[in-house]
Amino acid sequence: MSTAHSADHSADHTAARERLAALPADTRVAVVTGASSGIGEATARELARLGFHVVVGARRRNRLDALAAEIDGTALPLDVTDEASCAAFCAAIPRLHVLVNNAGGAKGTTSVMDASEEQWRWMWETNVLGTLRMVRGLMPTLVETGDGLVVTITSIAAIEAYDNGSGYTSAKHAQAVLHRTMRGEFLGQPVRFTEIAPGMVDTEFSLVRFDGDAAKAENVYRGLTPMVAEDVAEIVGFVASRPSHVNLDQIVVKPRDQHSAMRAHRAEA
Ligand code: 8X3
Repeated sequence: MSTAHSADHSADHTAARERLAALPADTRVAVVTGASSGIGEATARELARLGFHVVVGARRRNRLDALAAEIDGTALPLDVTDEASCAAFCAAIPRLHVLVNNAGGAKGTTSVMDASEEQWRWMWETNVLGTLRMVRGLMPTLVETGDGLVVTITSIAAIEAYDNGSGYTSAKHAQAVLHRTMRGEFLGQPVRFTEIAPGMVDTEFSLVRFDGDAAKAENVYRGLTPMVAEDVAEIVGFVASRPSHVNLDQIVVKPRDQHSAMRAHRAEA
């Protein structure tokens, strides 16, 4: 399946590589994963607004094409759970200044004793191995370009453990540790590393977590004003527009009414 996937899109990859190679030499290039919605989509728009040529990667091709057309970027199919898809995507990027590891998410809320291995596998595949595949594929290009930045969107779940969230919190902790380890391993190279750990952001996140159950998803944000995708995207834009010698290591951002994963102030209905 993996081989067929990358073969199906080989024309896209060739066209993307040629288009990127033909960009003016001073155009900075960014890659955003999970760009078909939410934080990824808003980040692609924000980086385009700041002058980047943005390569948007995700599985949902229609949404990706529409976004790329809107921001004059490049759409490339990407499934971060598929090694061949990641390899084909990364091989199409000839130069790169910013990589935003945004693809990921949560599935389910269950105790450790009731954990679903299938949900755990999906969360580890998308958040952890997806990030691993993309950084391994793109770090050589980021270094070679001479001024790189890796932004990884983790979560407050990368900092806290909470009841019934172990599949997600463990995956986010692992993704964050992978990212923080690279900050050390690439010390001395021309690449910066920023982890952004958001709390509640009103995106498809909760809908995916609760398998499309809109009532459950809405309940997550009941009685408070959550952040929106643009709130996080603007932070990515701020990070990406700092001078090259400034590395924002970690940014934790939550709605005013959210204290932590398990504690929030909610207005009574
Ligand atoms: C999700 C953060 O606070 O919605 O990454 O659980 S929160």
